[in-house]
Amino acid sequence: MFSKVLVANRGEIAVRVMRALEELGVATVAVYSEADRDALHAKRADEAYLIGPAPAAESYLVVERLLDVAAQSGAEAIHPGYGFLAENAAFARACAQAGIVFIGPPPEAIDAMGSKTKARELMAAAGVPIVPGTTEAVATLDDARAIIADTIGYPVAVKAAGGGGGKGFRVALEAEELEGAFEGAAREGEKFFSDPTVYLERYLPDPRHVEVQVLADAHGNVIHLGERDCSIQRRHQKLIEESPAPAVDDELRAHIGKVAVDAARAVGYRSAGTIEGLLQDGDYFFLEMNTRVQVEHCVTEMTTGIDIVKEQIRVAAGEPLSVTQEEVVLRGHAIECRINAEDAAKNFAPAPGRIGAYREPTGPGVRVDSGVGPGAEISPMYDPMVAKLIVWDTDREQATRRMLRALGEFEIEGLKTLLPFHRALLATGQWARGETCRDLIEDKAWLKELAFPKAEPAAEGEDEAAKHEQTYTVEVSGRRFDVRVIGVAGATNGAAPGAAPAPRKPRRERAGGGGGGAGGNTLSSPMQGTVLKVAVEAGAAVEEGALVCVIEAMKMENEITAHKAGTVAELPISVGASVASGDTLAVIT
Ligand code: MV4
Repeated sequence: MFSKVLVANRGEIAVRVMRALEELGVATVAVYSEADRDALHAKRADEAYLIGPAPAAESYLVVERLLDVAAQSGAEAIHPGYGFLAENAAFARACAQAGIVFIGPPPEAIDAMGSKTKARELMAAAGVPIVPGTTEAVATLDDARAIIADTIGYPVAVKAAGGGGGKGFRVALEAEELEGAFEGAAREGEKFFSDPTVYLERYLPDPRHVEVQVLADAHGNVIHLGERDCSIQRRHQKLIEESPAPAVDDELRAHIGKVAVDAARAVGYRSAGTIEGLLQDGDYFFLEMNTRVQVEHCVTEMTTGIDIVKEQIRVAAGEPLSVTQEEVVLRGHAIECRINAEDAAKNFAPAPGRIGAYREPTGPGVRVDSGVGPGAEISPMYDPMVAKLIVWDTDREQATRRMLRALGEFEIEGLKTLLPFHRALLATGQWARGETCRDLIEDKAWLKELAFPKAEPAAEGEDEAAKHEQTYTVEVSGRRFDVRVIGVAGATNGAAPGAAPAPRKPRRERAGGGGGGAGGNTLSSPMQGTVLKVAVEAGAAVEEGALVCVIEAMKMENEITAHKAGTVAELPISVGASVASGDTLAVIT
């Protein structure tokens, strides 16, 4: 086993990896950017090193700097977590060259799975079922037309060869839509992966996203740990994951488990990895392989009792897997909710900011993986995930109840999070029936019901009393009540110091977050970024919730919608302009 390992990541996954290292008796080295000086991952490590300014391109992505810190600290291995350099074959090779173990798969396996066309070709050759379509790049729109006419038919999915995770993914339901889909996928491929080549797949109308966790060591052992259902996604960002998948029985599990093991073997895999696939009417199709530990690995840890990160580290140190396939036993049901700093009622717009009061849920069957605490800053520079809430119970229904209980206990003040979204979604019949909830997540009216109460500034003179509203807890004949006192300041200021009980927020609002919402006519940018599109003109009438502009931040396109109905009185933005967080995008009167 290693004696010291550098964790080349931040946030919850850096903390998660350090926990595994500590349990293995390995010393931990953190790296942090200037924005992360107070971050939990930096504080918790045995040693921590500043690696550069806040932008990831100047810190968490600087290979030379990371290798320097590894050398300086004497770390023998680097764990990349997920994101950043986790699936960068050049980084894996640079580590090897510097004599440092990369805790992940061989670079050849990263390369093989990085090209989606190459991966499809390899999988087809290995007998792994792929979504019907091309295994080679399709060069021109005319070629695409011919291939669709001959073999695939409509609807068709156009995907970027360098893509993955839904980036560069467009659908053409009929011939008229093909040109737009083809060009859109090529453009996104070029933008995100510097590769405009695309390929075609039959578009499956209502599949489930089902993925299989695999573990492989350097001794020829490849096993699977069952599947996860990640069908609840928004703009290809997973929101809720669970294991086992509601639509998978023992027989199907054995089948997709074998598919996943075959896929991993075909690329000479080693480490933890995930085979992503689509399940439609009992048929399972390979989609892509994630050659890293994933955000949602925790639900599998809960149902198998296997520590996936520890296995990854053991395997990288040359040890065999600690379990055989026969020893893997799935028990009960686990659900994970991603608690992002986002406003579901505003198109899931990022809502970065400073966390105020913060308290994580606990109790039986509850796990919270987070990299924050009270007062932590959720920076617009990084992923907006605040925490992952994972629960385990004996079956799906019990696990759902436990999740709702834990969501109710979670207190995050000061910023808007997906807590209300998760509470509402897990209470629906669609969730209870194990449906994919696709319509619901796109349903503007339903999402709107989750709107956070607006912090309207009280007008002069008006509503003076409301300003002095206070909540107290009182006991009447020994029974506890929350009482809201609405009145003039003097009524409460007169109390003797220390005599007033601590104000307690009503249960309903507690985890809401409040904050934000400047109110008034100004629509401010929630983030720093570049204006990609302006969807309104000055002088135009807009409905509340109408698209105003699209801002690209951290390579994500964010739709900014009107906060109220009215007339666009000012529009100080244009395509290509940079905006800072808080800048005025529009004034709507
Ligand atoms: C698809 C698809 C339908 N047909 N491919 C790709 C990335 C991942 N985020 C989901 N992806 C999809 N690929 C073909 N040929 C539909 C999706 C899809 C999806 C699938 C299952 C459950 C939820 C989904 C949400 C969006 C897109």
